[in-house]
Amino acid sequence: LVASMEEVEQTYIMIKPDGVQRGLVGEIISRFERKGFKLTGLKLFQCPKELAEEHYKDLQSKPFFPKLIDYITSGPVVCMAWEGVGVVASARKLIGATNPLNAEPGTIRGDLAVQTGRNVVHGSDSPDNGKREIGLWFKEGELCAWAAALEPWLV
Ligand code: RTP
Repeated sequence: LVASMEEVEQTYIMIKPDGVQRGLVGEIISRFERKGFKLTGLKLFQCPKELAEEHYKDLQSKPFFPKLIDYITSGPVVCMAWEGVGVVASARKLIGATNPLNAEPGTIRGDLAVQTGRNVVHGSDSPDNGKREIGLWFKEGELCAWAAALEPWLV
């Protein structure tokens, strides 16, 4: 029943400025911890405009893009790397639908948010993007590969 290393994924989760401003940092981190994923990177960070634009470059042509960049750079964000079996899709489930009004109760957005433009948290949408985004937001040496020796239920 022990997962093989090939099944272990990495995802980039970010608490957006509204989540920090509203004091939801502990609540949001706690949901990923309680699920059983492993935190491998964590920092509070004021995102420069260039990085926000690079992170959301696939949305460049969308009409809401300038507002999205203003939002993400409006205050500090909490950058996190999480590791685990199936963590990419599972984190998206824990987060809930992009529009919080469509997000199921029990999800982060379903419980804690109302507007798409203030949806408190980001999660990578594929394992490849997980790696890409962790590389974008963290420098070498900021991530910790740690083993939970006494807690065998953690990967
Ligand atoms: P995220 O990347 O933040 O996890 O969100 P997502 O995959 O659920 O949604 P995506 O379509 O990638 O959009 C990224 C973020 O842009 C903002 N947004 N605003 N119509 C709008 O005003 C609009 N649509 C999207 C949201 O903050 C969304 O999370």
